[in-house]
Amino acid sequence: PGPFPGVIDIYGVGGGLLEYRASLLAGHGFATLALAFYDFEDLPKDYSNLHLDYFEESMYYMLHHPQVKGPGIGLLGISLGADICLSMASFLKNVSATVSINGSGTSGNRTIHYKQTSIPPLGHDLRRSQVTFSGLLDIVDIRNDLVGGHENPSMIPIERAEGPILFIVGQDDHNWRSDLYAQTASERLQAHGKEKPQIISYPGTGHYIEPPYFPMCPASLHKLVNKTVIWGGEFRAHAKAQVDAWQQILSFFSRHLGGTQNRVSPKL
Ligand SMILES: *[C@@H]1O[C@H](CO)[C@@H](O)[C@H](O)[C@H]1NC(C)=O
Ligand SMILES: *[C@@H]1O[C@H](CO)[C@@H](O)[C@H](O)[C@H]1NC(C)=O
Ligand SMILES: *[C@@H]1O[C@H](CO)[C@@H](O)[C@H](O)[C@H]1NC(C)=O
Ligand SMILES: CC(=O)N[C@H]1CO[C@H](CO)[C@@H](O)[C@@H]1O
Repeated sequence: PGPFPGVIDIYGVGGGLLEYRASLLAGHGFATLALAFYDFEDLPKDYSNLHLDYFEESMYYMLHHPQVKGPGIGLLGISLGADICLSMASFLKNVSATVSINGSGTSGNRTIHYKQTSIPPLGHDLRRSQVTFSGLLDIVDIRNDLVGGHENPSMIPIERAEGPILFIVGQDDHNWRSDLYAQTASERLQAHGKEKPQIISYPGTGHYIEPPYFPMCPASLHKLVNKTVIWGGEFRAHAKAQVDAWQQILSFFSRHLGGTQNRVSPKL
């Protein structure tokens, strides 16, 4: 019987609605919302601007749901979804814990809007993409430099977040340099008098960190460039990282959202 600690789960640039991770989390005693934000039913077909009002509505929905235990909600996102979660944590109230899997901590290729505030895009230059021997694209270096480091105006103001943030990073991320971005985010937090966040960094691990035992996806269509790109990762190291990252995510949410004791543990 509920209510249960609530978690909103957001995927990346692929769009649509992906529910499997939220379903797996629900098996651990969380009330989860898998949130689509574009290219699904009546949502916009593309995603050139990020308006936080839509995500604020999802927070409101969760906080007022009878099966959700307040007063805070957890956020879990990967890639673009991670940056959306970091933006929500920075601008919206009642976010108790945020997990960023391979996020950038920046606005990336979009303007982030919330009320009167907007964060300009960091932008990129496709001329910095490389074609690998297999013919697939490597876009790891296309993003513009974070000039000014953690004070770059395209950084998400994560120092405003109320709850703790857990950064999960694949050292072989070929989507972008999530390792460097997590370090920069950490510097930003500390420069603003916040505690150093927990960063879990996995060697040989690519961009697309999924729940345990999901096959590693070495390359797929990237909607930003409309081409097949490599994500990075070595099969064995990546698979091991997925098993560990999942345990870390579960214990982080249990620690900061509370109340998932007294349940039978599922195997996954
Ligand atoms: C949001 O958090 C505040 C402070 O913890 C709490 O008083 C309030 O009830 C929360 N809002 C909701 C809708 O749960
Ligand atoms: C981060 O990205 C790298 C590179 O694609 C990937 O191997 C790794 O699995 C990702 N990490 C997570 C936690 O998703
Ligand atoms: C993506 O590329 C394919 C061909 O590779 C093309 O047919 C399609 O129109 C492109 N889509 C967009 C949105 O540009
Ligand atoms: C600001 C910015 O870099 N916008 C780019 C986002 O990505 C698309 C697709 O590559 C480009 O057309 C935009 O110029």
